[in-house]
Amino acid sequence: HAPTPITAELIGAPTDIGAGARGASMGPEALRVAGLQPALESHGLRVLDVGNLSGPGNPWLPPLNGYRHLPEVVAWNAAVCDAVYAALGRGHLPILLGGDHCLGVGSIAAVARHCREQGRPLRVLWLDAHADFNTSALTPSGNVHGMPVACLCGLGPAELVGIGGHTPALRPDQVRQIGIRSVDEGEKRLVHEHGLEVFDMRFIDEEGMRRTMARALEGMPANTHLHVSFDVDFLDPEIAPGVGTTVPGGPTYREAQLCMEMIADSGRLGSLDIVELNPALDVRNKTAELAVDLVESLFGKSTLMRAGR
Ligand code: Z70
Ligand code: MN
Ligand code: MN
Ligand code: MN
Repeated sequence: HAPTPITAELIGAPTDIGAGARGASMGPEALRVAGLQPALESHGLRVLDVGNLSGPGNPWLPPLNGYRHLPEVVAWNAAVCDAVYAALGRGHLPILLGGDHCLGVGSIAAVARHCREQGRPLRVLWLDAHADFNTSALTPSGNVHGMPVACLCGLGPAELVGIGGHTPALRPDQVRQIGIRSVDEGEKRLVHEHGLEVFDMRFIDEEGMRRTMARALEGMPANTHLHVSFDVDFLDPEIAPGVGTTVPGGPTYREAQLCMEMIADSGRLGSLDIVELNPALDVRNKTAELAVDLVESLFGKSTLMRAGR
């Protein structure tokens, strides 16, 4: 008989509380307008859009003790963590519609908790131009969207690091970063100290996306839960201008498609964040449409083509 279809749960988190530019708060609606739900349904998924979470507004204040808007960041992440954890408990595949990347803390803390309780290994793929491994002492900006990976690994303020109930939520060896090309000086040292596995743009240029993804996806036992945290600024700004921090030299359309297809082929995808889309900086919603196109590949858009090979 036919296998039970996957139910994806769309969870909107309309905030730019951790970002350096306003506008990522409009990300969830832009993804809906770009047709995310019907696109997923066309690949056989059931989709439940649970609407948007709510949280504090953005007071747009300067950093305090190395963090901008820390209480508000904590409030949003607590809401995200609860929603993602509840979705996983229902057996659904949560898709967080950000919002800026500070929300990766709540989302991944929830996934880590779920995996701990189920005794399942967890791997996190961090698709991003940035390493997001800053601390309050190292950050040039105070923007918490530059810190979520550090927070998940236990480096950060107790209120954020403790979300999800287990500190640290992640070990660095559970993370693979892909597409990295903008890392601050102190942040670089910290990334090395903690032994994060980084497939930066130089690696992708030298080895190609195929070998990069083969490496990033290797060594996952069959019951591994794979979480993909997709920062849209991962993509080259020529194809994806609608983000707060464009960094030249990112993956092309074809490289990004292959990246998503190889994740789909792993058969392990268990949860997803789509973050840092900034409709205020986009051109006729094309970055949102591209994100939807890539997410389709992540859920097996091309599997029929491959079945005949
Ligand atoms: C810089 C910082 C950043 C975006 C993360 C940039 C951080 N490393 N920017 N995601 N879009 O301020 O920490
Ligand atoms: Mn699960
Ligand atoms: Mn990021
Ligand atoms: Mn980024």
